[in-house]
Amino acid sequence: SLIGSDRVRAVVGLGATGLSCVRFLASKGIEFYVVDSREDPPGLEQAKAFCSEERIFTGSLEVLETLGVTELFVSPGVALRTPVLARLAERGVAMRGDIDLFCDYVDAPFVAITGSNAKSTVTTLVSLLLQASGKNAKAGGNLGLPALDLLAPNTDFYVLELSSFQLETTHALQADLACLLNVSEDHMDRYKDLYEYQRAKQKVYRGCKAAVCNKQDILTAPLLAEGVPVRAFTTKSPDLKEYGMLKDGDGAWLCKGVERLYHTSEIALKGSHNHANVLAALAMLELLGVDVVSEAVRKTLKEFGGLPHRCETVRTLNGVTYINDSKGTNVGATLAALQGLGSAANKNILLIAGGEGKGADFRALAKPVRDFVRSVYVFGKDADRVAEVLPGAEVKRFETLDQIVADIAQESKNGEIVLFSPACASLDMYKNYEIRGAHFAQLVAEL
Ligand code: UMA
Ligand code: ADP
Repeated sequence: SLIGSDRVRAVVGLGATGLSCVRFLASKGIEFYVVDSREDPPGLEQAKAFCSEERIFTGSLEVLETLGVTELFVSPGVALRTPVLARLAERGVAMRGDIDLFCDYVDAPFVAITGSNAKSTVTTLVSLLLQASGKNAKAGGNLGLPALDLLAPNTDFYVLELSSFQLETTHALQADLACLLNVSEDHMDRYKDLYEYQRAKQKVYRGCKAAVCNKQDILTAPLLAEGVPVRAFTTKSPDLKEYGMLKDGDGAWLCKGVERLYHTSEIALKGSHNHANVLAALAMLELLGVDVVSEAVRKTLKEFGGLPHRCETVRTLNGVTYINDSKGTNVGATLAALQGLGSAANKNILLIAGGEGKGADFRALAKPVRDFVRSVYVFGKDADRVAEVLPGAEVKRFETLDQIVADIAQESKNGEIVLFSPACASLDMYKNYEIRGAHFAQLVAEL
C-alpha cells in the first residue's frame, strides 16, 4: 500500500526534514510534490536533484488545495494549525511526518526518546553507551540528523530524539523502547495548553514494547498494556526495580533498587538533573538487554561531560565561573540549572535570561531566583516578561548580551557563578541557540 498509485503525496517544508523525505521517497521510486511557504527555502537547489521543477512550489502552501493531495509529510516547523493544512485535514488528508515514514521502513530495533528537556543529552548518552558496549547504534531525529538519513544495513539500534512536533505527525510509532523524560511548559505558542502539549509527548509510548518514565514527574507516566516492561527513574531513593540515588557523604550512589551501580564521583555529568539523565539511560540499557554494569559503561560515564551549550563551563576568571546554558530555551531547563548548580547558603549565581519566550509563564523562576540568585540580568524581546515575575529580586535590564557581560565583569565577585540560561528561545536576536551560546562564550573569552 506504500506505493499505491491512489495516493497523492506532498512534502511540506524544505528544511532538513523535508529534504530527507524528498531523498527517501525518490530512492523508493515514489512520486511526490514539494511545497514551502518561503520563496527560496534552504533546501531548494538540493531538492531539484530528486524532483522535477514543475512539482516544486514555493512562496505559499495554499497551492496544496489544488493538487489533489491525499497524504502530506509535514515538517515539524510547520504547525498543523496552519489554515490550509487544517482545511485539508478536515477533508481527510493524512498529516504524516518523517518519523511515520521511518517507522514504515525501519527493520532494526529503535529507541524513541522525548521530553521537554534533556532529550539530546540522553539520546547521545544512550547511543554512546550502546556503542561502547559493542553495538552498532545510530542517533538522530530532532538531535540533528533526520531519522530517515540514519537508515542503513547492519544497524543494531536506532536511537531517536523526538520533539512534540514530530510526535504530532506520527501515527504508529511502536518503538521497541520509548522514554518520556519530563514534561514542563514549552512551545506554548504552538499548543492550546500544557495538556495538549503533554498529549503530543505521550504519543511516544503508543504501541511501544518497553518503556522508561520519570517517577518524579507524573505527566510522564505511561498507560500501557499489561506485560509491557516499564522502568522508572528518580533522584530520590529507589524502590525495588527502580533506578534512583542513595546519598553517600558528599556524593551519592546511582542504584538499581538496593544495588549500587556507579558513584557520582565517577560520573562526568554534573548536577542532579544530569544524574537523572544517567539513570534514565541506564534503565534504557537494561531494557535493551545490554549490561548496565561493565567497564565499557563505566568508562563512558567517566568521559561524557555533556553536549556544548548545556550547563557548559566556558571559563573561570578571577574566581568567577562562567556557564553557557544557551540550550536553556524554556523555564524547565533554567529551573534545572538553578537547582543543579545553586546553593542556598551562598546565593552566588548571577543569572542572565531573556529572549523569545514562546508564550511561556515565567512565574516558576521566582522561587529558585529568590533562593539561589544574587542578581538577574535580562535582555531580548521578552526581557520585561521575565523581570515582572521577579519582584524583590535585583534585576538589571540591558539591550545586548555584550553590555551584560561587560557589566558582570565589573560587578561579579570571587566565588560567584555567571549562569547564561535564558529560559527563552534565541530567535528574536540570533539564528539559533548555538550562535547565541557561541556569542556568550566569545564575550567571556575576550574579558
Ligand atoms: N516552513 C514552511 N512554513 C512554515 C514553517 C516552515 O514552509 O510555516 C518551511 C521553512 O521555510 C523551511 C522548512 O519548513 O524551509 C523548515 O523546516 P523545519 O522548521 O521543520 O526545520 P527542519 O530543518 O526540517 O529541522 C527539523 C527540526 N526543526 C524544528 O522542529 C523546528 C530540527 O530540530 C531537527 O533537528 C530536524 O528537523 C531533523 O529532524 C531543531 C529544533 O529546534 C533542532 N527543534 C525544536 C526543539 O528542539 O525545541 C522542536
Ligand atoms: P533537549 O534536547 O530536550 O532540548 P538538552 O539535552 O539539549 O535537551 O538540554 C536542554 C536544556 O535542558 C539544557 O539547558 C540542559 O541543561 C537542561 N537539562 C538537562 N537535563 C535536564 C533535566 N533532567 N531536567 C531539566 N532540564 C535539563
